Amino acid sequence: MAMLSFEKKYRVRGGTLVGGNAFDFWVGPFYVGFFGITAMLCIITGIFLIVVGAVYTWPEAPAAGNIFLVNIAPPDISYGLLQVPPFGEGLVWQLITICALGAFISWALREVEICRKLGIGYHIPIAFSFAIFAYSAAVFIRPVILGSWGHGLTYGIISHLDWTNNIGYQQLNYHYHPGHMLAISFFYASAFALSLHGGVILSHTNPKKGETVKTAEHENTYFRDVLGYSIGALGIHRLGLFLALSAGFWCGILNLTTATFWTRPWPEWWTWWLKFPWW
Ligand code: BPH
Ligand code: UQ8
Repeated sequence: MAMLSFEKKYRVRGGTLVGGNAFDFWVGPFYVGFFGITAMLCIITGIFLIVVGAVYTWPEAPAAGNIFLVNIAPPDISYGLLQVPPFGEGLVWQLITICALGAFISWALREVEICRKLGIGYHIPIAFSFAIFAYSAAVFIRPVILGSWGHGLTYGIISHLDWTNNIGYQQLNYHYHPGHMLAISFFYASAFALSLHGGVILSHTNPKKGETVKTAEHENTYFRDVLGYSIGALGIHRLGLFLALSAGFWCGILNLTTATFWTRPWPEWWTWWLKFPWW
């Protein structure tokens, strides 16, 4: 990953949030900064704890080479929020979670410093904060609402699938959860919008040999011919960002409303709909 010809020009001082000039340098292609240091510390400690935790909590699985079966679970629900569990019975999960949140938040703040250096908007770190919110909903906010770390997402390849499955069926049928409906609809809509966008961009900027690249007017005309409407070059990116962030946002909301504010089966939630006077 050598430095590209234009990169040097943009490697300017300043824009840091913390640490002034002290950490304002690059290592190879990577901008470091104060938050690059905190990110690396959290990443290295977190990954080290995962390896230790995997060996400690289930000696057979890593020895058998089956990393699919490794599971680092949160403490038992009976420990609540304040009681400290033994290392292998949840403390290691808690420490990994602190490192993971530290790594993600450092990553977002490092992105902010990079935006400030380049004089661009904060759109990417703001977008990333939605993903961090969705993760913290599963490992931090929901356990706090329910009063025990034991409600947190477990760390393991098969086990986190089981966890997701169990949370889903805990209230009969997750597909009736309005938050789930919104989240998957936005995920589908994002893929739909990106496939339209990827398609239209490649179709007019990647012409056959001998043909010229087409312009934005071709994009707009194509969609006006098909739909009678074109959202435009800037508009599609605003729409894409909105759809993607809504997907992540509703994922978090869905998690936070499951077995917390509504504890009965999700199909029953829809009874308000059936109770309308006009049926
Ligand atoms: O740098 C990035 O992208 C290149 C940032 C990022 C982003 C960004 C970035 O800018 C944005 C805008 C988004 N993600 C947006 C979104 C969507 C909108 C809400 C949403 C769909 C989404 N991201 C989802 C996901 C998912 C999943 C599961 O759906 C994953 C896995 C990711 N995003 C992943 C990533 C990374 C590629 C990158 C990113 N999204 C952030 C990189 C980062 O934070 O680096 C620092 C941390 C590490 C290198 C590792 C930390 C290790 C921990 C200390 C330990 C691990 C603990 C872990 C919880 C164990 C889990 C075990 C599992 C088996 C269960
Ligand atoms: C040796 C070493 C590592 C030293 C480090 C030294 C040090 C102290 C560094 C500090 C800095 C630091 C914390 C470094 C961390 C290094 C690590 C651990 C990095 C890990 C990075 C990581 C998590 C990578 C995962 C990447 C991945 C698999 C992403 C998923 C697939 C996707 C979504 C790929 C994106 C493709 C891409 C590059 C898109 C970007 C892009 C976009 C969005 C775009 O719109 C566009 O058009 C305008 C582009 O073209 C210009 C794009 O490129």
